[in-house]
Amino acid sequence: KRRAVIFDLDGIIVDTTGLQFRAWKKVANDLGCNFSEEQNEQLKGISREDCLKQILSWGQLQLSPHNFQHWMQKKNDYYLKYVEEINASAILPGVQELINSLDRKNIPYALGSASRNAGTILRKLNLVSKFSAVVDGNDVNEGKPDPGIFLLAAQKLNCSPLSCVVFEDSIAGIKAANRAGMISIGIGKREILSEADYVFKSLQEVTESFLLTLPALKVQ
Ligand code: G16
Ligand code: MG
Repeated sequence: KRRAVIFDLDGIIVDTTGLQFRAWKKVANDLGCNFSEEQNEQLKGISREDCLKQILSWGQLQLSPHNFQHWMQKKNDYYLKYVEEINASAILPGVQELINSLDRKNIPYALGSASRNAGTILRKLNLVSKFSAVVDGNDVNEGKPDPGIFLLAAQKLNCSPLSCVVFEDSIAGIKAANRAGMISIGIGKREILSEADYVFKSLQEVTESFLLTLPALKVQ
């Protein structure tokens, strides 16, 4: 039976959530509004467009379509400036160990990210060749919590969604994995990721023996 793991990018593979937050904070400040770190949990995993819509609704602001595009671009300019500095040292703790054990067990893994910058970031981390498939925000019309990103990753892996396990740090991403019929593993706080099938504080806590007991990854 084909089985596979799907990793989210921002907040799972690489420490970029703080950079996403900073870039949106700058846009919000430029627009004369603001949002909290708590509200930022809602922005994790959702598309760039949906982030801006959410920030505008928090600030009770409206933009013309032209200005909307302008601020989307501005956010990405800020973000790419921060991302320029990134290298393999931004890979989160536990990632390397986990992919090494998947390699040893011959379990393929894919990237399922909402980010349209996923390719750029993976290249900076020298991780592109590790993934059997990469699906990102350029491949789909709908972002998370829509299950499309993960379903397309399963399809590319030639694997049934029921035999896929997803690692996610965001509320939207956990919902997307659940809607795809996959096992969802949240990395972060249990209170925030309460809809996940399992929650761990960090990928470092996810052991090979735990993974292999999951029905989705069991060899039958
Ligand atoms: C990431 C972040 C989101 C971000 C989205 C789009 O998704 O978690 O906060 O809004 O990508 O990013 P970009 O503006 O770079 O296209 P993921 O799924 O990798 O966590
Ligand atoms: Mg994420």
